[in-house]
This record gives sequence, structure tokens and C-alpha cells, in this order.
Amino acid sequence: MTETTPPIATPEHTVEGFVRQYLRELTYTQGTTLERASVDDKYLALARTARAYLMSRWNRTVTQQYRQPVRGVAYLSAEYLLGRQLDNALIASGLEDIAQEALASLGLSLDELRAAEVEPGLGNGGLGRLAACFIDSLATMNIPAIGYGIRYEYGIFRQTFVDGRQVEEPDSWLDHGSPWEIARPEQEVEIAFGGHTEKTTVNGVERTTWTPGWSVLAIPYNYMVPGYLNGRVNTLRLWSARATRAFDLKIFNYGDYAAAVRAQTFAENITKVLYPEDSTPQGKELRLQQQYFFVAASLHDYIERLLGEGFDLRRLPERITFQLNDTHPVIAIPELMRILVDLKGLAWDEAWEITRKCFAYTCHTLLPEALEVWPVELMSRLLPRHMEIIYRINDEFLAQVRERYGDDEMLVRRMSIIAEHPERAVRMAFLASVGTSKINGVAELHSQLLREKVLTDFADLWPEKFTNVTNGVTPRRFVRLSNPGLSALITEAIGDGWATDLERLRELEPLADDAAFRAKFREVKQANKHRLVDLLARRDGIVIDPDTMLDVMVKRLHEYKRQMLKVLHVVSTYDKLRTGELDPASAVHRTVVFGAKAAPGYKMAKEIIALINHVGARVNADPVVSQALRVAFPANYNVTVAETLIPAADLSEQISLAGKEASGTGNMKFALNGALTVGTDDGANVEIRQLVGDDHFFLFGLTEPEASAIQEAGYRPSAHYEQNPSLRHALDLIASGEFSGGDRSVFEPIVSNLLYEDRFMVLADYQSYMDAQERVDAAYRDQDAWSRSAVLNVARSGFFSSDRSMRDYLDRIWHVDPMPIEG
Ligand code: B1N
Repeated sequence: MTETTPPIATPEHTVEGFVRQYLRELTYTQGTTLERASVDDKYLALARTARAYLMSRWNRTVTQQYRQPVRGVAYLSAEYLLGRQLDNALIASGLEDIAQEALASLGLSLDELRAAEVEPGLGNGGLGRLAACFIDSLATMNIPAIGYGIRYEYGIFRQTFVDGRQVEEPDSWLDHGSPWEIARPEQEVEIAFGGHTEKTTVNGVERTTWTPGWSVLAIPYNYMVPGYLNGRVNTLRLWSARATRAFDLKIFNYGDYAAAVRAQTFAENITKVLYPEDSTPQGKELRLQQQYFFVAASLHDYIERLLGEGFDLRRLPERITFQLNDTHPVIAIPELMRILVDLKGLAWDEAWEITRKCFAYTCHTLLPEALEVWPVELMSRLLPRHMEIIYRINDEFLAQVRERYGDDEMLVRRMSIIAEHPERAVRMAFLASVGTSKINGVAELHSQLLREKVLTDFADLWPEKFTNVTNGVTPRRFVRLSNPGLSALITEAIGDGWATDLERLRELEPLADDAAFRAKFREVKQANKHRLVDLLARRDGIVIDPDTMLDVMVKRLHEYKRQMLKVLHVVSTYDKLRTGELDPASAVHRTVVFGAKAAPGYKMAKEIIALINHVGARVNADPVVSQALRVAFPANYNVTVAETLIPAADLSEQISLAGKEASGTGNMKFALNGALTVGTDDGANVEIRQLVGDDHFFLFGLTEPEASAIQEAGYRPSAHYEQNPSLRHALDLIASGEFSGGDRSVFEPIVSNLLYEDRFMVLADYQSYMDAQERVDAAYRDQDAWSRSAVLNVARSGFFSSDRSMRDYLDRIWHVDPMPIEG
């Protein structure tokens, strides 16, 4: 592609330049004046101003990529939990100070305007946030990369509490429009579903044609993904569903206007809403439609662009790796086969070779209920041709298994992509294992368990396919942007450069022994606590005391994450304070902060939310207890809240049952911001503890082998209740109605579940957790030693940068070279 557009100058990188561009946006785009503008107008003009600074870099990135066709990576993810865009755009283009000054000169406050941005919550939790961190790192590391996903009209629901119970409200984040997206309706792609297939023989070659039953249009919306101060702006391309014109015209011509509108609504339903299940997908037809919709649009988009270059698809693996973010985009494997075999006429074997080489799969779970399966009945109805392709992939794969292991029918049944019970269904993780060239877990322990417990037979057959890439988080958003105080302190101590080379935080290590540095570090933490105090007061009307230990547990609500264990600690402490076993005056004063959304259909999780709120209300209302212990549970925890909460935390709660949390990424954010962790030997906690050292991490609980052994021998949770008086008191107190206005029935299901089932071994780990919390209290009393540990946590957590994760993906899976942007 040759450039014909004359270069348009980027607005000048000065306060005057910024003011000029800002007034231009306010006047010509918002169509208003400073005097008349609403806060929304002012924010939108500011967002567009930041965007203007990035725009020519974006164009330059795209142009250079067309000019130098090089190997790249396409990240396929059903979720991107981006968080607010404005601050990130300003930081990436070095405009923070300029913007602040420019706005001040106009009598505007940057703080007020940034608060007007609604965050795009297009993800559930860790998996979606990880995708957002990864594309940030790829842009910052100059990697030719594109993210593909879904532009949900409604993101993750807004959580409110009514009588302490979760109530969900729709997240209509697009109500005021989004200044960060650019629609490209002319690049629409038609996506087909349903119908039937036919076999024909052309010149002696058998071909299959698919006659779909219906189709929808996929409209791309582009988002900027700015690299940090490097002139590169990558693209995130999210697809939105529209009705085809043929569809509604046909009905319209029959004069049935209402039916035409219904048809349109039906089509647009596909990208209407994000499924709010984290780790436990529900197997709904619309979800499979979403998955195929975005994957088919993305593959088509990428491949058509290559064909436009005159590219030979036989060389596809030399150009691209499609990284599959969990099983959600795995339908891409049969889709690429369909493109190569049915549409481009390649032989099956050749197409299969290409396909396997083009894909890599990241698994994010170990929970059996989280492994996606699609009923054959549904797959055949919605995607009949893909179902046939999956059958053939499976036949050839099982032939290979028989060849290697002989006729071991048990093994063949175990490894089959098609499960037979309880109904015939496609096991998407197996399809991913067969149809890719690399499979990775997301932390060392997780990758090990993946090989040993979940994909064992596949790891035996193809050991070289398996690898690990430990997750990471972007230091731009989760340190630079969210913790300006700490960032300034770090830069003062070791100079800049750490935000793109996070291992340099090691240089802080000697400063842990420097009393003056520790004092400054404590000042920063204290200032961050005050920022949190202000936020919670303003946002939730919650009052917290910044002079207490901030003990934070924020993550999706799931039984395996064990918010219940934290509740039991709170209840036991309440009990001890009330009975005088603990003296409120001399106890370490804590504020326990929870943040958690439950999947709307997950009953037990919602009961636990109600319990937290009811226990919190009781604790906070007790005049004695509340001197030493308070509970805060702000509703609707999201990325924006995390950005203020995490930098203020003293203690990070990472207390899942060992072997259940694949990695965790919140754990990394807390350590990087100088919180100490109380945690089990699970997920990336293992690596955090190894790096920061046992003396600066509060380890407790069963190990994974211990937990497995107890389960195998027959776990009896009530034995712990019978033998442990403190645990018994806590559970009895909950059962007594103490936290439910005397009504014993309210929390009975929680208590009996713990006593008689306790799948995640809360009771087994109770005492060990209580002991760890005593060690926490003792450590916190020595503030100097505590800050020393906190500084060492920061200094030793550089490994958890998502830049390092990207380097690992590049070395182990993608083999893509950086391409810096010139000019
Ligand atoms: O992915 C994160 C990990 O850090 C967490 O440990 C892990 O729990 C999380 C279905 C999921 N695994 N599976 C999901 C999300 C949505 C959905 O519909 C499954 N999320 C994780 C990043 O690796």
C-alpha cells in the first residue's frame, strides 16, 4: 500500500498545543463551548484530544506493517477487561503533565473529567484482564500483533446490594458513545450459521459445500492499543453483530415490518451481552454463536488481508500464530480447516498440517466443570460443516492413538474429542490439544498439574507440545498509572526505565535496609490509603480508617477461592473481641475489604456475598468489636476500583485451595504495590513466595498433594468442627442467626455445606489460616520490619511483568521479532 495522504501534523506536544486541540474537539466534535459544556462533553473532548495525539502513530504503525509484511501474532479472546482508557492514553504518549496544566489553564480539573469515563467491562475477571495486559505489553515491546474479540453492548453486570444480597443491573457502557472506538462498517464480514452440507464430486475430487440457514454481519470496531512511549499503536478489533440487509429486506418486501425488526433484534442479540460466568461456562447456544461469530470474522479478516497481498496460504504458519485464550475461540480450528479445504481447495492433510502449526492454546483452569463441552446435537444444528470436520479430525487422531498404543479402547474413549456421557459432546480442550502445536498453562504449578491431571494422555503422547508461561500484569497500568506516589519514589531511587524493564526493581533491594527510604515508602502507602478513604466515601458512602491494617480480598466470588475462609477469620476475631479473649485496645486494628461479583446463577456464591454483608454490618455496628475490626464491601468491584484499592493494601489475601487457582494475577498486582501476601501454595503464589522469600510471605494450608491425598482417603469436614473449638464457635455463631436477625434458616445452607461437603476444604485449612493471621498481626506490630518486607516484595516482583510473559510466549511459542516504528 502506498501512502497518498499528506502527513497531518500531530498536535504540538506543549500545553498550548494541547489547549488548541482540546478547544477544537470541544467546538467541532462536541459542538459546544467551554461555558455550556457538560462534564460529559468536557471528558469526551479530552478523550478525543488524547486520541488525536495517538492517531498518526496508529496510522504509521498500520502503514509500516503493510509495507513490511512480517511474522506476527493474533490474540483471539472472547474477553478483554480493558479498564478506563484516558489515563493510559495520556501516559503512553507522555502527556500527563501537559494535559493537567492545559486543563488547569482552562479552569478544568483532570481528576473530575477522568471520573466521567465509563470503563469497558468486556470481561469477567482474571482471564479478560490478562488479555488486556498482554496486548499492552505487545504494543510496548514493538511486536506486530492484533487482538480480536467481541464488542459486547453490555459488559459485566453492575452489582448492587439490596439487603446485603447481590442484585445485577445491565452495564450499558455505550450509552454516551465511546470516543475510543472507530467503526469500520465497510469492512463487514458475513457470518453464516445452520443449514446443511452436501457432498459433490468435481473432476473426481470429493468436495463438501455448506448451505447455511441464516447469517449475520460482523462489523469491526477498532481500538487503539498504544505502546508506552514508543510511537507504536497496535489494534484491538472487536466485532459487533448486525442483521444482513438481505434478511430484513426480504421480510420488509413482504410488508411484515414487525418481523423485519424482530429479525434484526435476533441477529444483534449475538453481541448483546457478556456471559457473566467466570470459570463455570453454562453451555448456552448463544454463547457458541458468540464464539463462532467472532472467530470466523477474525480469521476471515486476517486471511483476506493476506490474500490481498497475493499471499500463498500454504505459507500461513510462517506469517502468523493464532493464540487461543482458553477454549472459547477453539472453534477457529475447524473453521480454518473449512477455509483451507472447502473454500481454497487444499488437500485435507496439507490443510491439517498448516492448521496445527498456526494455532497455540492457553489453558486457564483445572476445574473439571470449567472445561467447555458442546453437545453434538447443538454443534450439528448450528455449525453442521464444522461438526463433520471435528468428526474427521477425531477419527484421524484416534487412528493415531491406536497406532501408537494398540487397541486400548479405554484409552481411546478417554482421549476422544467426542465424549459419550452424559450426552455426546465435543470436548473443546481436547480439540485444542489435538489441533495446536503448543499448549501452555499459566503458572508453573498449573502447567505441571495440567500435564499430570487434566491432559495427561495428551502430555504422554506429545510431551514436546506442553510448556508453561507464567502470567504477568502490565506495570504501566498497575504501577505507573495506579500508584503515582510509588512510581515517583522508585524513579527517584533508581531512575526511570523500570516501567518497561521491571526486573530493574531489584535495584531497590538495598533500600529496604535504608530507614529514610522505608519512611518515604510508608508515607506513600499512607497517602494511597487516604485516596482510598476518599474514593469509598464518595462512591459508596463507606467510612474506613486509614490508620488500620488494610486486609484485602478482591476477586470473583467462587467457592474454590474461599472467601468463606476469610469470613471465618472475621467471625472468629469478632467472637474473640466480643468475649474479651482479645483486647480491642491492644489488638492490631484491621479493616477487611472485600470486592467480588458472583455469577448471577451461582446460588452458593450469592449466599456467601449476603453472609459477608451481614457479618460486616454486625461487626461494624458493635461498639466494642468495631474499635479493632471493621469490614467494608464496596459493591461493583471493577478495574477502576482496583486501581485505587490495590496500592492502598497492606495485606493481600490469596487463599484458594491448593491446586485450584490456575495462576491468579491480583496476587501479582498486590506484591508489586508493596502488600504482603497471606496465601496458599497455589497458582502463581508459589512463584511469588519463591521470589520474595519465605520471611516476607505468610504461607499456610495444605499443599496440592496433601489435599488430593485427603480427598482420596475420604475427607470428613465435620471432624474439624468436632475437634476445633474456635472453628466450632465460629460456625455455631453463623448457624445461630447472630448475623441474620436471629433467623437460623438464612445461612443454614452455607453451614451445612461446609460441615458435610466442603468441596474446597475450608475447614481443613481453618486452623492453619488462623495461625498465619496471628503471624500477620505479630509482623504488623513491627512497622519497620513490615515496611522492609513490603519494599522487598516490590523489589523482587519484577518477574511478574506481562512484558516477561510476552517474552516467554515469544521464545517458547510465537518466535516473532519486534518491529520498531520509524519516524
Ligand atoms: O484465568 C486467569 C487466572 O489467573 C485465574 O487463575 C483463572 O481462574 C482465570 C470461563 C474463565 N480461568 N478460566 C476462566 C473465564 C470466563 C469464562 O467464561 C472461564 N478464567 C480463568 C488468567 O490466566
